[in-house]
Amino acid sequence: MDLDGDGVLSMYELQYFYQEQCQKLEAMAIEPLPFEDCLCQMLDMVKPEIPGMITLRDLKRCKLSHIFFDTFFNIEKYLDHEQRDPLLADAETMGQEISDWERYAAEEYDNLVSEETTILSLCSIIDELTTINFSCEQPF
Ligand SMILES: [Ca+2]
Repeated sequence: MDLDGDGVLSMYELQYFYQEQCQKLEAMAIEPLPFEDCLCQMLDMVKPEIPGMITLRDLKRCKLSHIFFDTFFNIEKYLDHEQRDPLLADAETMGQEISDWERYAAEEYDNLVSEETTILSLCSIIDELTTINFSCEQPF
């Protein structure tokens, strides 16, 4: 993306990539957002340390940098993001994590239950053995 290799994504470099995306959008009969609007969104999101200059460091720091890249490279994903709020998308990701965690917890619970079952059946076997021993000790 860094066309002149100065380590910074300048506005004209972003515009260059955005124009390509706009052409794709227009080919899909979708009205693209004006570059300025899109840029505002991106700057809001990335919050570069130096206004108007996005560095790799800014992008690494930004949790939503995937949206940034999709906006300039991946038109399908970009449309996906466009159709929902980035914060909402974030909440969805969190929901995913919670359900992963719940699934994990459920599996662990299952394991515990089956361990308990094993312990219980061991106990009853020991009980039986004890009973047998007990009865053996009292032959009369
Ligand atoms: Ca540059």
